[in-house]
Amino acid sequence: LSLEERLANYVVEGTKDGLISDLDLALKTSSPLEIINGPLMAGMDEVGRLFNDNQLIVAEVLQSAEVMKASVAHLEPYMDKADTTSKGKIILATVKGDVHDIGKNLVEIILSNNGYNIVNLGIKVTPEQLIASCREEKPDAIGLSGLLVKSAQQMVITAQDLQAVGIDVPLLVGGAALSRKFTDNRIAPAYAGPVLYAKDAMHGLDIANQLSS
Ligand code: B1M
Repeated sequence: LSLEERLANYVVEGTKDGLISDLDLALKTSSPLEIINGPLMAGMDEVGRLFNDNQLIVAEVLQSAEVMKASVAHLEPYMDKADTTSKGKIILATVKGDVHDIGKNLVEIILSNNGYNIVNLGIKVTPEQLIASCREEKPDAIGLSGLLVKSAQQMVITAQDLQAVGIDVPLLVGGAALSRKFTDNRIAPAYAGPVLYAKDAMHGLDIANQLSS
């Protein structure tokens, strides 16, 4: 198998045997984000497909998630880091009812490596928890992540609840269940401040940089 195929396979098979040495090999020719967005994401997509086809069970998908997390943790120190003073504070959360956090945690790594102060509230974050954190932290923006179809709807509810208590800092939204269209047509009308859709973590950084400039 080629190196790319082996990297995707670690994720699909949920195994870490040989993973670190292959990641180090890949780092000789590719950047950490190229490795994540390329073979590792391809592996995750295959896991999603097999799971959808009932060829994998949740426990196996969890093993795959562990491989992805271990890979990101290994690659993190090699990512570009901006040497800047804080560009602003951003609260990140996976919305209520959703446990998927690999994408959100990647967003955290990329934003914090690029000068943002991140408050990561974790998964299954209710609007009430988010509101309490906003009152305490006074963020410059809020980032919501969600991968389930129902999470897109939960983002609308969350936006409404934030608006109801007068919070209007920019809302950055992302995750596989979302689209720009859904964001513009459904989430933005429910919120007083700007609502911006990011298709991936780097796009999220671009948006944050536009907001802070
Ligand atoms: Co779940 N899961 N899962 N799962 N899982 C999906 C999402 C699914 C599409 C798989 C499938 O059926 N094909 C499907 C959703 C169906 C739907 O609603 N449309 C699904 C399902 C059904 C479920 C359960 C309901 C299964 C069950 O229990 N029967 C259950 C739900 C539990 C819950 O949330 N209440 C469940 C559970 C799990 C695991 C726990 C086993 C595990 C998650 C582990 C973890 O996250 N700690 C898991 C996994 C791993 C997946 C897949 C295979 C991979 C997700 C992932 O980590 N991708 C996924 C299928 C898939 O996506 N191909 C699937 C890699 C990650 C880097 O990408 O998170 O998309 P992603 O992030 C991207 C962008 O979306 C974006 O940037 C990242 C890239 O740079 N982004 C943002 C994300 N958030 C952002 C925020 C931003 C900006 C950009 O700004 C704030």
